[in-house]
Amino acid sequence: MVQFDNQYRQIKVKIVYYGPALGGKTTCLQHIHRVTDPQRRTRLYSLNTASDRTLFFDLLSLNLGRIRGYRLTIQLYTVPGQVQYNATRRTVLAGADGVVFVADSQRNQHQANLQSFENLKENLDANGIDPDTHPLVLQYNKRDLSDLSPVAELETDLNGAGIPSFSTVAITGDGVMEAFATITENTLVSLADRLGIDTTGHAIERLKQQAQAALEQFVRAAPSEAPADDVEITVPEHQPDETGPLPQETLVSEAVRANLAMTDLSSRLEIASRQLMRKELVTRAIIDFGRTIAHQHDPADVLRLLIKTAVSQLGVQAATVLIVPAAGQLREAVVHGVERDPLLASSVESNTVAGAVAEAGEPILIASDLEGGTADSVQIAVEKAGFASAIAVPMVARDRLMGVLTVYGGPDRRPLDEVEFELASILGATAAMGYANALAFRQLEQSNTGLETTVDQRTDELRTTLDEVQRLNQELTRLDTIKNGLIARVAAQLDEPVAALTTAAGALDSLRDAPAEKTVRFVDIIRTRAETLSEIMESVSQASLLVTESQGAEGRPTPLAELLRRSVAPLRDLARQLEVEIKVLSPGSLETVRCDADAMTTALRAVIKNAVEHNQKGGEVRLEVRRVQRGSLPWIEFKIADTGDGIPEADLDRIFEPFWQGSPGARGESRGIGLGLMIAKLVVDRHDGRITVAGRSPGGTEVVIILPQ
Ligand SMILES: Nc1nc2c(ncn2[C@@H]2O[C@H](COP(=O)(O)OP(=O)(O)OP(=O)(O)O)[C@@H](O)[C@H]2O)c(=O)[nH]1
Ligand SMILES: [Mg+2]
Repeated sequence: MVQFDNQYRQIKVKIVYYGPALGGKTTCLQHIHRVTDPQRRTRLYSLNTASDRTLFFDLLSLNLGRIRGYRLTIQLYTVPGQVQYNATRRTVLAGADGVVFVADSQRNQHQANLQSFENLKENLDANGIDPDTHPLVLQYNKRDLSDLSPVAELETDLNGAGIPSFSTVAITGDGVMEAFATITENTLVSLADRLGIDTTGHAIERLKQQAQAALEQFVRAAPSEAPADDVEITVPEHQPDETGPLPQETLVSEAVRANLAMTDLSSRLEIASRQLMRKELVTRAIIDFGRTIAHQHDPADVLRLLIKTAVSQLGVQAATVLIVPAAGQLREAVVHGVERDPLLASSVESNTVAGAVAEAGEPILIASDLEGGTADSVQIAVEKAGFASAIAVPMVARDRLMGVLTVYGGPDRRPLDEVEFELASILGATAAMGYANALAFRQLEQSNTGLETTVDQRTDELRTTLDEVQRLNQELTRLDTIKNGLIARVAAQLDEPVAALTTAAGALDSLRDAPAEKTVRFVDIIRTRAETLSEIMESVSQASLLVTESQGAEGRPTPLAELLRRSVAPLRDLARQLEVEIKVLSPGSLETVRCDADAMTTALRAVIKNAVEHNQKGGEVRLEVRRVQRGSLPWIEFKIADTGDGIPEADLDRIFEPFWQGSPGARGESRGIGLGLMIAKLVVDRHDGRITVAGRSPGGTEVVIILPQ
């Protein structure tokens, strides 16, 4: 009778191997035990006599996966074949969900087979089981021996009802697993009703397929050498005589029942202790993981470590971590063993499957088990990607969804189970905390650096402001020096013309009645000194304007001829006086120059005047204008060359300083106040131009001004 064990969430299905003595029942169980995955079965418990004959039964429990959330365990029993142990057989047969009848094919066992088969029917009947509808499979065993009954004869003897039958050799395992698969399928199908599973033809077919798949999973490719972990319990030979009166038979039944219970308990203990051992490993893995995670400050490292631990601890083929960015959808952060996360690649309604899992907020276990009925979107996504089982864990820290960890088991792997589910859930939760902490740490670090940057910026700004203040201070000092120099120079320069004017005016006064020719000389003095005064005043006002104005010059197209005329014309008298010739050479093709006309006139005039004054009698000042190319840009060049004594090398650097006058001019005295070249430089600078001065060979000075066009 199928047993539901709610505490352990387990369904136990009982299949009994029945048949004549020495027919090979125990050998069949030994074969099944040998070829199944040790992770999915208990040891084989045998209660024998000293001569290896089954005294009570053999027991082997197999774990076939899950069905409706219950672990499906199949318990395989054998009965003792010896005639005298009928009470034991009946007790072991009680509650059987399926039976494999192992007949001995040897011709001399003909009668024993018939007797045992008859005995099976009686004992089923005695246990309230209908022999005609009860799942049953026949094995014609020992087909490797000689002197056998033909299969057809055995079929006639035993198989009137068309029961599935198999020719087997239990010692090699031939046909044993096929017979076992068939009884498992048929038993499950007969149980489907009681389990509340759909019993339509299609559903039954699917259930059979799933049972086959489950069996395939736990049957290993290569059988192990010897069933090293069998438990053999040998019972002393002096057995109770079962042929005695009824009370004795009852006693035997009780003894068998006690043995059954004990063995069952023992197999349960085995399962429990195995689970405990795994749990211990899991706990250790979790502690190690937690300890490592606590030291991670980089969120990406936390996720990488999570994947690494999940893959190695769970032995899965693939694993992914999806994360939730500050604003937005889940996205892949780390992917192992797959190109894309299957849950992110599939969608359900308007969401991704991963999104739906995250929203549900609970870890889920998808394992290909016997259930299979639910067309769950997660299961579909997992299977579509070629995996058989998966665990998806929403990673939540401080009530905030951080991401989703999913691990995927391939079809070759035993489906992920509850212990692994627990491990994955704890890994996910631990990593979520670690990830949240690392994120917080990074944020703190970033805001720290942000603060440092702001402080640096402010310091820089302050430094710039201080530099600016310092620069302005220097500029003020420079202007102050110029101003003081200017005042001193102007006062000195004014002395002579003012004195001359005063003298001339006094003389004129005393010559009030003198003839006009006599007064002419004084009027001339008054006029020239007044001109000098106005010249001084003009250069002072220009210099002060240029020194204090800081913006650049506004360049406008200026007719070149006019610019040159205005620059040179006022100097013609002076040149004539000093017997210096001014020559102007400009290409006819050059009509306009882009400049501030007034400022440039002043600059050119200052330079030419300088060249005239520092010339010699009969000398020449040559002004040449031409276009030049600097890089790809057009410039205009003014070259003013004189034939004076030239400027000493040491003075070349100083000539643009205010009040620099160099050696006295041709007249042996200075006419200006030494602002001309400084003004010229200021003007050229405002035009973003360049002014250079160089000595000429054999003598004289050459000033070159270039302006960008
Ligand atoms: N040649 C051959 N020997 C077999 C085969 N199956 C079982 N045997 C042998 O037959 C003997 C009895 O096998 P068991 O498996 O102990 O038989 P059993 O049905 O469990 O017997 P009881 O426990 O006494 O009911 C052993 O020596 C087996 O090695 C087979 O297919 N071929
Ligand atoms: Mg046996």
